[in-house]
Amino acid sequence: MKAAAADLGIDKIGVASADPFRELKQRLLRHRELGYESGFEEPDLDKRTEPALLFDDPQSIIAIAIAYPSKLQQAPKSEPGARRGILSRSAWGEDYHKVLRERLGRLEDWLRERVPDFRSESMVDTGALSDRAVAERAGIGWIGKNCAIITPEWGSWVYLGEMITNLPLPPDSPVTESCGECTACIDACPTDALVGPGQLNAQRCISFVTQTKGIVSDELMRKIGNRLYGCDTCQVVCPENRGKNWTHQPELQPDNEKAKPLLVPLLKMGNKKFKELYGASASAWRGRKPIQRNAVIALGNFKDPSAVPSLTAVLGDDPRYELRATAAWSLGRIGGPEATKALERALGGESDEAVVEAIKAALAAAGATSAAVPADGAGRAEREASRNE
Ligand code: B12
Ligand code: SF4
Ligand code: SF4
Repeated sequence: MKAAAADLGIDKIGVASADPFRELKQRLLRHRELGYESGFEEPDLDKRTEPALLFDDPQSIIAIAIAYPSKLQQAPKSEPGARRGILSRSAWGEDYHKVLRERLGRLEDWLRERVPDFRSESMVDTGALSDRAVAERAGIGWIGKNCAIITPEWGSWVYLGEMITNLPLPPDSPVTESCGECTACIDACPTDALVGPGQLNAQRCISFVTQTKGIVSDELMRKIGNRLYGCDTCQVVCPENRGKNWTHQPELQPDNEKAKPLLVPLLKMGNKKFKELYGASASAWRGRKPIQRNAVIALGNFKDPSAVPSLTAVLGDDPRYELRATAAWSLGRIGGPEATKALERALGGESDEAVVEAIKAALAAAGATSAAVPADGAGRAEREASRNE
């Protein structure tokens, strides 16, 4: 099986025992008590940690990893008047759920041909098990201080999936490498979401925040920078990822214009256009609203006055109050007479309380920013953007 993996399109494969994940259960309980969950996790901690609750008489779990690219070739530049956002690498190319399920399917077929009574249950991301805990037990990689599974071969630029089986395969040993004294990811995290080594407060993680649908706090909007979906900062700075960029999985290769799109056209994108552009990407699962809201935030963070008319249109016309409130914030961040005029005009016609509040706060901020030097924040956002590339 291991020798065949590469031909099946699998970059790393390992075997874990199907014993309960007892230590993980305690860890997940504590995680919940501290309020660090994102809400995207499977809520039933027994199911998360006892493979026998998911599969009749499990004998082993086969874990797989697929490597993905970390660099755009000839990335388009984000320029004044033509500002761009960035999708995290996990949303480049085709949806990894689909790609890994297809690879697991190939592996199932391969095993079924050889073991007639073979049974299995495959999962990628949305299954009950912790993909990282399974991968760690199966010797795929170690758990970095940034929480990611880091493989000695591919770094952390890997997606994970697994298959519970009725095959009594010999388990692999966990890898012995570790982060050592390094703390680069903890130091670089923009929101201090990494509260300890391998411990994340997901509520503060920008990756999570970009996937929410509501109004974001001022502090976190500033930290989002130009990220439209996900966040890669704690992996980009990781020395284990240095020079690692994987271009051999055809489905996972990025399209520059989708990975780093112009922001203004995103604001007017209808559902049809969204499906056409992002329907096949892992970023589509929350719909178009979070990406459009984040595009509005990014334009505010760039402080580019040329975005004022487009943001004014969102503030005046968008039926979604979250978008209108966010547009108010961005206009306040850009500041200047034109933005102030747009905010004042909108205040008279707005009936939603949350938006009215946002406009008032934005007017106060616009007063403050028009006196300040706007290029300052734009410079910061630019630097963030180029680090994210
Ligand atoms: C919910 C979720 C999120 C949430 C919360 C993330 C989190 N760290 O908890 C949010 C939305 C923030 C998120 C973000 C991301 N995610 Co996510 N996410 C998940 C999901 C669905 C569940 C994770 C979970 O249960 N978290 C709760 C924590 C407590 O459990 P855990 O992370 O699974 O495992 C931890 C414990 O086992 C603990 N642990 C166990 N033993 C030990 C021992 C010691 C000593 C220590 C210290 C810790 C420790 O450390 C593990 C790592 O954090 C998984 C898929 C799945 N079904 O597992 C994908 C998954 C973890 N995500 C993935 C990815 C790619 C990402 C992003 C990189 C996407 C992006 N670019 O924006 C970021 C990375 C953020 C980060 N630094 O973790 C990949 C990770 C691949 C890899 N190489 O590790 C997964 C596995 C999806 C997949 N199938 O490929 N994600
Ligand atoms: S994904 Fe971003 S916000 Fe989340 S822990 Fe990593 S660096 Fe911090
Ligand atoms: S940046 Fe350093 S501490 Fe963080 S995961 Fe990478 S090696 Fe570990």
